[in-house]
Amino acid sequence: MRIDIITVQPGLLESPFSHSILKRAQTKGLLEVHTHNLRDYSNLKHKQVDDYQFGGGAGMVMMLEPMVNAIETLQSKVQYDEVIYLTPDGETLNQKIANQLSLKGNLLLLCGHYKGIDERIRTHFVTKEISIGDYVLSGGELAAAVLVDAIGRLIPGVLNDETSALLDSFQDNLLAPPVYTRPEEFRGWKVPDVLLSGDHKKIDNWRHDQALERTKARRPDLL
Ligand code: 6GU
Repeated sequence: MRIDIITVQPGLLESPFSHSILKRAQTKGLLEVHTHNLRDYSNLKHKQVDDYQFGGGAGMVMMLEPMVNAIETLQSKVQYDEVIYLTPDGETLNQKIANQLSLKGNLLLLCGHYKGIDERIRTHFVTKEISIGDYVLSGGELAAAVLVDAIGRLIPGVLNDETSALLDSFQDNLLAPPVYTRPEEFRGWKVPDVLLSGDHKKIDNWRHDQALERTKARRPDLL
């Protein structure tokens, strides 16, 4: 999968993809992430990318031309399955959306700033609008990083033990069960006996019960 990200803050996106699973995904050649500085696509003085909004009101709006220039330049080289605008008024990201996007070939992400992007970009280029939750961030970059992480780890072959993504919270609309590692006992706090029993059928049943109980208690809306 190839993911291109258009941003006015490329520095914000340098570190998130250089660690752990996303780093491995790139090393393995399963994921490519390219960031593009919107200012490089501005033909205006001082590489301007934002302007006052028509109709008045506080806050700047990201201009049409630099964004269209950037999108069309990239589209001339890459065929994108989706052009995704990260915005608080988009569809709220969940595991189902992440699963669907992890099966795509090429994605183009647009990060907004200020009051947002000129509506005509959304009308004519954007195919999907995603929010990462009901709160406002100062820009789309951190949301883009969250989205790339959620998608990247699901790309087939990225995780070492492929079943581990299948047992994540949300994959079956249940939260994940509790997990334990060594030592078996610490300050008198014991690991549940069933996990040490070696009886895999019993362990699976216990995990499923725990997942169900946890979901009922914490996220009944998922059931
Ligand atoms: Cl995608 N962008 C911004 N600016 N704020 C957000 C968001 C996105 N998702 C939740 N809050």
